[in-house]
Amino acid sequence: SIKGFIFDLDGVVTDTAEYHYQAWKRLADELGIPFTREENEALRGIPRRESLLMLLKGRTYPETTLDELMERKNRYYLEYIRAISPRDLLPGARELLQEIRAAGLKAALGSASKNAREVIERLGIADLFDAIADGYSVTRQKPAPDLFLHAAALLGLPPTECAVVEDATAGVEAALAGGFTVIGIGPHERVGRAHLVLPSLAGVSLSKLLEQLSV
Ligand code: B16
Ligand code: MG
Repeated sequence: SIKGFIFDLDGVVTDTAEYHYQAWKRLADELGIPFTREENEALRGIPRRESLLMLLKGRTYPETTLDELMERKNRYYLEYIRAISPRDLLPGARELLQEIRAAGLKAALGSASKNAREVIERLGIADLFDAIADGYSVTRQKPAPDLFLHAAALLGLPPTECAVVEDATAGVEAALAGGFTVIGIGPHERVGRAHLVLPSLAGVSLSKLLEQLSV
């Protein structure tokens, strides 16, 4: 049975994708590279370095320049996320986390972002997590299962007793590879391989969720 939940951050708990887009767009404009919202969609759950390489579309730069570009993008991103407040929580996220806590179950964060701690603090939900796995936790990123396995280990639970909540294809694949139960948030085209697919966490109660997962 499920004793713990691992939540992805961007796209599940809050929508930082828009801020990532603004920051990448500003960098792309400075480099004279076209970058659209659709292209940004493909960067969901993709770590910073891989995102930059996708944005550069085959253009090559020395390693030191790549580092500078990543730092610059992150400076812009940090500037934009200063505006994040509890109002930016996606509907249902806080309620579900509170229910998990009240039921004596565990919750961890499993985000590819190096800024995950800062974001959950700004959202005012840091104290609802028992463990945090973020962009600093493991070397191999999603779709490798490492980040979620690390989160489960921090919770002291085997993957078979954890459900992962994810909005990105790479994240769903990572959770499946790790042997987790997977709840996909969003369209079937993106998260259809999850065991349970929901449009969002709005109105999702813990009891209903556990009931749906056991079938
Ligand atoms: P950072 P998640 C991911 O967060 C984002 O979806 C992705 O767009 C971003 O590039 C990645 O984190 C790394 O973020 O640059 O802040 O380290 O969906 O895994 O919570
Ligand atoms: Mg995500």
